[in-house]
Amino acid sequence: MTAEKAEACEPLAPTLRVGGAPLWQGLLDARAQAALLADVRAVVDAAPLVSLATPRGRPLSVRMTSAGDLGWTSGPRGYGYAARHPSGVAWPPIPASLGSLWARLLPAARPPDSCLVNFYGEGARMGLHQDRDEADLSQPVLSVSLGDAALFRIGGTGRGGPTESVWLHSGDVLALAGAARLAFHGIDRIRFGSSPLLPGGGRINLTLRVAG
Ligand code: MD3
Ligand code: FE
Repeated sequence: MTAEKAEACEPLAPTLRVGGAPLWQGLLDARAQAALLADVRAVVDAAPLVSLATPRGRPLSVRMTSAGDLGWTSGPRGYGYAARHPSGVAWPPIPASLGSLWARLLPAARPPDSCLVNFYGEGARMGLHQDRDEADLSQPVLSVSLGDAALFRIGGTGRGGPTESVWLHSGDVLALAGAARLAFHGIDRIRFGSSPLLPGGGRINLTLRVAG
């Protein structure tokens, strides 16, 4: 069998498991990271990053936008997935490279219809939460990290249980499926300026989801 054929049909072994979730550290090399960053910039040009509110109405320190049929929004009428950016424009398409990555790592899953773009500036964090607003919670989530390192924390399906932490670096990819899909998780802090990928510093996390 050729190397390409092997790559197409052999599952790629994760480098680590965190909270039961497979983590592929450094899966995207510097070239792939730069190419993906260009794709993200195109998404952000079409649908600018916005500051959204938490479910309890407090502002998030992370700024967000989305790509795909559905994106995450919040407004006076609550929060959730919607077909348009707060400005009224439709979300831009999910970058093709991310669709391919999903198909390669999660061949049994439905195709993603949403890609959330999270931007962490200096001091930004994300408190422990569950992601359960997607229509089909049996479908996985795929997370791609770009830029500065982040301290990721994941626990169990109940709040207050034991948690595990790992630093996520630029080019790392994490798949949340099975029990980990409903795990509490968050970002405690980022090491601002630790990566040369974003000239001004900061971190981007992309999460591919089946939202609808
Ligand atoms: C575990 N993002 O967008 S990525 C989120 O780095 C989110 O921006 C964090 O939590 C970030 O909701 C963490 C890892 C991640 C993403 C989605 C998950 C872990 C998850 C969904 C379910 C369980
Ligand atoms: Fe989350």
